[in-house]
Amino acid sequence: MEYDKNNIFARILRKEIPADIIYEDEYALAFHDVNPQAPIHVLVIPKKEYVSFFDFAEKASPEFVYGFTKAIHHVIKSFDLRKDGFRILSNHSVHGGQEVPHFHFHIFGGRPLGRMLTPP
Ligand code: DGP
Repeated sequence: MEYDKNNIFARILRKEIPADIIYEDEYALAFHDVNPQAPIHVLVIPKKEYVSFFDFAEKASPEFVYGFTKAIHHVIKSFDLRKDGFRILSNHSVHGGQEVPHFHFHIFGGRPLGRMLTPP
């Protein structure tokens, strides 16, 4: 899939659209999800054009993978989620239910999150 430079997260990265930003460094931008599914629901997106995790894993340099991972770690620490726990999730394409075609991790926390998936 071609990267769409006008997807909503690309526009947030360019600061064309506002977001409730939590953390930013050279690798990542983290902000609150507009439609939170848990008391803490944060999105962490890379500052590069990757469509999904698959694309990121194929193309990102080791330095970028490390920097991006550290940014996620920083966000988790900033919400003090280590003790009570959290969930990290990334959707890919149709079966994954991906809506925004810019790779992102969801970080959920702040309550027991239940089963990983709703049984069919
Ligand atoms: P996914 O299905 O993994 O692509 O989820 C995309 C998430 O992005 C979804 O939880 C809602 C969130 N979202 C969509 N548009 C916006 C936006 O403009 N601002 C913010 N903060 N979140 C958005």
